[in-house]
Amino acid sequence: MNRRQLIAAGLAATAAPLPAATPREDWQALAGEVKAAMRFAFAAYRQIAWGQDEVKPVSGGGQSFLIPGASVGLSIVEALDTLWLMGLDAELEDAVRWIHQRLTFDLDGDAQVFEASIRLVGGLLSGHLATGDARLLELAHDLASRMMPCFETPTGMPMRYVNLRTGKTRDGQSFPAEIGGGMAPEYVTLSRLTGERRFADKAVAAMLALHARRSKIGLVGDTIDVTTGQWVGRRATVGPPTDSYLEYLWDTWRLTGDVRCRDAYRVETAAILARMADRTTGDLWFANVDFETGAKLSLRQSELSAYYGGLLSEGGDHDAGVAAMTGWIAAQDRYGVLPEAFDPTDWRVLAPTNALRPELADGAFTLWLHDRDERWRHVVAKHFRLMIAKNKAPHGFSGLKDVRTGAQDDACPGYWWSEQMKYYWLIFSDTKRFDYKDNYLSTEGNVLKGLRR
Ligand code: DMJ
Repeated sequence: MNRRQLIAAGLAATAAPLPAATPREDWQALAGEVKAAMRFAFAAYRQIAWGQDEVKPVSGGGQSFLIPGASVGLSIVEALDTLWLMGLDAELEDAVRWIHQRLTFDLDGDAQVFEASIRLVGGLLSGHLATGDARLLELAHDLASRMMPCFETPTGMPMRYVNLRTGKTRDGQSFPAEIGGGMAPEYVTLSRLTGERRFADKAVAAMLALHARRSKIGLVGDTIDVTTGQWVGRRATVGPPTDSYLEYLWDTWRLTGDVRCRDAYRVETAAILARMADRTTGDLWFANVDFETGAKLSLRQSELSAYYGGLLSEGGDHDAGVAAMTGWIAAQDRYGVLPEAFDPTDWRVLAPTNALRPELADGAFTLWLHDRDERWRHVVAKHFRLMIAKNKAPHGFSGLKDVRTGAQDDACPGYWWSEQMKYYWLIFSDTKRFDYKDNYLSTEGNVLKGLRR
């Protein structure tokens, strides 16, 4: 849609879409606070949970994430490019040393392909691009190679789990994010760096196989059987479990120039804007609808959908992207730390937890990259300060069991190291290590383009 069509559809930003610019901030000073928070959390993790996938920031200790009982240093891998961008060189050296000495994927356990790809393959690749360290690329290649059997299905769409030692796969009932959003930019980058086309070919084909199964009105459902190609869940949503699929259609076009991905993104985005955009509250939200009829199912919003305004802007619909963020800004003003799910019709909290989610900062950062409107920085500053006020724990930063009471849940997910800490740093610091004009950050915040060494 062009701007005229957007206005006609009521999607363009109307008056005062963003909060009025608030008092002048010293962004460099704020960047310093972000770096101090990263240094504090990394030191605590180093001391009490080094090598575990995740630190338990309230009680101390750690836990595995990918494979029960077998940690692969997930937080170390996820932190790599963030540490590099912040110039935390001693911490980065420790992290790379641990990976050299300890990291192996020769494990007899079932890895979830989506999580292993966006977090570990992506983290190792961005770590390699930041440091030039060859072992990081070797390990990304090793892990992705172990997971390649997932694509051996009649549809080419991946099975959800693969045993890293035997290659045995399981669980064919999957979701758009895990099929199309779990791999393409990571695997395209891996193919570029190794010269082996098979990674990109399989990942892009899987994403397009899902797109080919869209409904007549251009939407995808939320669950599909990858062995038969039959839809199992009928809900179309921009949130989970579809979110990263929509991101990766556009991202793959940007990284490879593959017009099939651009066209797929355009078809699905036009359908979303036409069928799911909802103005019943005054703000622009995206409803959950039936993927074949377009009938509205609910306006329930998952916090993870807050990325979507940024994606719209990246895809060329900047005004709609700005409009799509205004409700999220109002939600942050209302709740403080956002709940995992709410209904914007009456602001009822539907799920009170918050697993240290980065999506609001992600969306605002992406919009800022496009228009440099200072007010996005204020939105992100508020997100950062809320985290310091509510999530800081004795050994790092913790998710919340209930955003209304502030009770902490004693978990720091791996993406915290890769996502919001990086978005905060990049938006406040103006670091010379990042190309603010020409860059690419993955769904997990891994910088696969734009690191300036
Ligand atoms: C992260 O792993 C990624 O951002 C993914 O795309 C969605 N979920 C989490 C963060 O909430």
